[in-house]
Amino acid sequence: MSDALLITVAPTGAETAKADCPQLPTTPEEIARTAAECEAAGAAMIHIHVRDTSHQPTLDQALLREWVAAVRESSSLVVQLSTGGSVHDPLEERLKVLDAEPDSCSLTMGTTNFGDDVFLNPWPFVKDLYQLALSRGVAPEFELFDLGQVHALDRLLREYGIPDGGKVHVDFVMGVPGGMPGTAPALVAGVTALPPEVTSWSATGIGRSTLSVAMASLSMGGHLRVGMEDVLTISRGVPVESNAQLVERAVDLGRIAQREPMTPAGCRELLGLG
Ligand code: KMH
Ligand code: ZN
Repeated sequence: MSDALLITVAPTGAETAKADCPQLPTTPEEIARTAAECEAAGAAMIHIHVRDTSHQPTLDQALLREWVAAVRESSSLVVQLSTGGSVHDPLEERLKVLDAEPDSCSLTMGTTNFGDDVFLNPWPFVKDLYQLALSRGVAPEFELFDLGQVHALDRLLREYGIPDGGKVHVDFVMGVPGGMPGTAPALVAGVTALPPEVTSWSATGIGRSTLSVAMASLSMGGHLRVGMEDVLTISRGVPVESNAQLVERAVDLGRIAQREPMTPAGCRELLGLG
């Protein structure tokens, strides 16, 4: 792994209601401001879930394009669109996310229980999405919610090869009720099982696992994803004020590990984007 620390910010997600968390960025103006603040704080990539004018999650193509444009105008962050969407989004619409021409897209390697819901990622969908990303030159970030998904990634790469850019970047999403726990031993197991083609990895811990996963990742030379998609408190009972606050904390943790934040240009290189 490189010494520079990739910090990806996941500022919105699809699970939190604006009414419960007014500081959640849910409009083009708010996402543009968030992107600028998070880049200034040290983020290099943004993982985006779009909301509609009622602040509800949407995969509406016009809004996807509007949000991508807003982030590109206000920052030079690498733009990653979520193809996971919300647990209610149909698979066909999730494939069409790539029409909005992001730099990168999330690609979850298997179906996961997600609290009381099911986050559906059947194998044919995974294969279709991967081939689409390859054909469009969109860099996939493989999301791994469970150890079995690490092995599914191995199978996918064996069947379809690696992206033209020569890079394979994955992100461990830990602590989802239904997925692997957000613990150091679980991260060690996941990293140990990664296929040899993987060139970089990051990790994020949901909710109260956020700090233990971040510190475990840094101790193993990994990168970090942070943001209000994954955690809404900065410490027990204290709400997060902004996504930039979480990025700042990640930068501070990285500096303790003697890792300086990666620039967006460094992230493009890490992802094999031309
Ligand atoms: N909202 C979750 C059901 C992704 O962005 O690719 C799925 C998710 C993963 O957040
Ligand atoms: Zn997401």
